[in-house]
Amino acid sequence: MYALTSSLVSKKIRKEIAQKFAAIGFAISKSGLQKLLELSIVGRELDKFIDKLSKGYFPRKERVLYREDIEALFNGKSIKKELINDIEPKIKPALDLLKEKIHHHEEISENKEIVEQHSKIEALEAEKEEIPEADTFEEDTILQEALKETMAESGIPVGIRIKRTQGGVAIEVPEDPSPSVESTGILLSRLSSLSKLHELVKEESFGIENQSTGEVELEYDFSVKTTKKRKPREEFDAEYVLKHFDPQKMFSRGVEEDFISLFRSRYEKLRKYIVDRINRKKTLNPKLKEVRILYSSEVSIVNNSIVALIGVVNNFRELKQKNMYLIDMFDRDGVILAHVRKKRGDLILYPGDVIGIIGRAKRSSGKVIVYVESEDLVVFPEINRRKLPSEGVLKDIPDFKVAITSDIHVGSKHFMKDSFKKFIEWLNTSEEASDIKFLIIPGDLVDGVGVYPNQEKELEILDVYAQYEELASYLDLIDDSIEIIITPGNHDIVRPSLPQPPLPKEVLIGISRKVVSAPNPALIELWGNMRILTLHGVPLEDIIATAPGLSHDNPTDAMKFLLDRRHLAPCYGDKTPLQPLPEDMLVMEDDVIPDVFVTGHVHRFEYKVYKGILLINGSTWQKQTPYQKTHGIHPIPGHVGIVDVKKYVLGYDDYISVKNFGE
Ligand code: D5M
Ligand code: FE
Ligand code: ZN
Repeated sequence: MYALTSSLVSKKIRKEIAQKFAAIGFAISKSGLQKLLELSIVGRELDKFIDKLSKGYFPRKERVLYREDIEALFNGKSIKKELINDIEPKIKPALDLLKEKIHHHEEISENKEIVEQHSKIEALEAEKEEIPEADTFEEDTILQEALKETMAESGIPVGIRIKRTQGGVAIEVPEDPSPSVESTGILLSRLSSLSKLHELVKEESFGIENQSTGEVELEYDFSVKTTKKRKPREEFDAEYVLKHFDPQKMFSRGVEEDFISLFRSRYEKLRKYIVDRINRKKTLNPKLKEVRILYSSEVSIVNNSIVALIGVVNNFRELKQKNMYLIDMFDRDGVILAHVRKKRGDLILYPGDVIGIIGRAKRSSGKVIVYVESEDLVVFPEINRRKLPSEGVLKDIPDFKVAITSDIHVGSKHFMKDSFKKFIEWLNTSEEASDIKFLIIPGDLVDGVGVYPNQEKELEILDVYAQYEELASYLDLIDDSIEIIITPGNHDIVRPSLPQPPLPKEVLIGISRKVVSAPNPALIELWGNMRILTLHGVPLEDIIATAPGLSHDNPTDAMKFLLDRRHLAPCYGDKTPLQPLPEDMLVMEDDVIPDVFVTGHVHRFEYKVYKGILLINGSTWQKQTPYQKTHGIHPIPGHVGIVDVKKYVLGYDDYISVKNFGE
């Protein structure tokens, strides 16, 4: 269950509510909107509420509804004439004193402090009365329109002015912002996402100016906007489809039966590949020629001979003293206990893994016990080595490049703004980038809120919607001839359990250009031919933490691990939650095996070719965080991988290149 708070309600809905109030001549403040949602005044309740308000008497000149007004109207009380509570708490005692003094007709000019407070209060009251009309701005009409539009859209209050400064445009925020200006950062990001402002500002700087000191506190340099003059070498429409991971099928009630059917589906999908692997082993090893693949119920027929069984792992442990592994598994017909002699010492199994075992089997008190000679006789549903693209797998594909990065983490204090802007500038202007047709970003687009304890200390933007709006302001800078494909990660706003549905429209509404919002995982097929599989990659972290020989430094080894199990999240329960679904969509059947497999999350740029598949773990645009520092995790930020598809198809070695925009 989610609490309905304004930060979880989309800008569109907020705007719709504001429009309903505007229709009867009222403005609603952010705090007022928040209160409406807290009281669940939505839908028909909202219409009734508005009807009541339009028929009633409103005691103030300024028709702005604050939290207290909503509360009062809801409880059938009368609305206060003056909104004393809205004024900064530190001023309130002075206000009381002042009121008293005025009441007694005392000479207030004697007391300097009180005079000062008085003028402050006057200024505040004046701001509340001030409606953002055109005359608050300089003569520039586009700017006036842009600001009015933004203010109307986001309920940004009065008292804020925008002005031209030397070489730029500044937003003036009063020294004591009125209470509904919650964060100048939010305001700024809203304004900065306005395309009209972009056009206007062009090469000029854009910041917030502190009225009292005259200093510009936040510098947003949108100069990159003006360089959007890309000329693709060849103009053609990008052809792509998202396959296999159907968002419509990603929801379930999450009851026990859903979990049961999830593992049943995994077992059924993987069994055939294990049968293939066992048969392959039989052809390679004459000693295994006679081995039959059985269900556990059939073991008694061939008691004490060597057989192959396929099952789902329930429990796995290592018996160190005995130099062996113990597997507790089950198949369609019953329980199987396997003892595996430890030779190499690198076996790791997770509950839910579907495996085959080849060993001497016997039935003992209703259970099947199997003795397996070595780890080599534990069979995984490994993928086969694919033909290389140069061997004619890919056909009819135009000459283009795909750019791959990941983990932008907008909103984090560690987000590398300047590097990211450099990258965008390069995309838009460089000759090298002129053939890039796709930009793929598999998750952690923003840093999110509440992802881990005390995250707020690491955040520059505390509102998740404002983070997405800031993201929008960057993506909008990217030339329209590049298709941007994004998926969610564990820092994004969708549910964390896999598969994750695509980012909802309401967080992307601020993006003016086209963006393809895909689920996590996603399978992107280009020109009905080349397949790119993306996974944000939380399962990689769980594997790295548990599997012998794997580390954060080499995420592509963990990617191989997934391919060898034909599963995108074989290890669940720790950092990786799974959505119980009737079908296990995370199994990599042949139709999901890609030409390029892309992950993120680990923040380490690395690539490798494995069994004919190009594996790339994307980089990040977040500098090393204090957490990563204490855990010895060293990111490789600011990197972008560029796949030259033509070269890939033709079998050139240098089909992948890497650009570093890091600081
Ligand atoms: O994860 C980025 C990288 O940092 C990834 O390798 C996991 C690691 N990381 C970050 N925070 C944590 C916590 N709290 N526990 C364990 N590992 C962590 P990202 O998804 O970007 O936060
Ligand atoms: Fe990340
Ligand atoms: Zn992540």
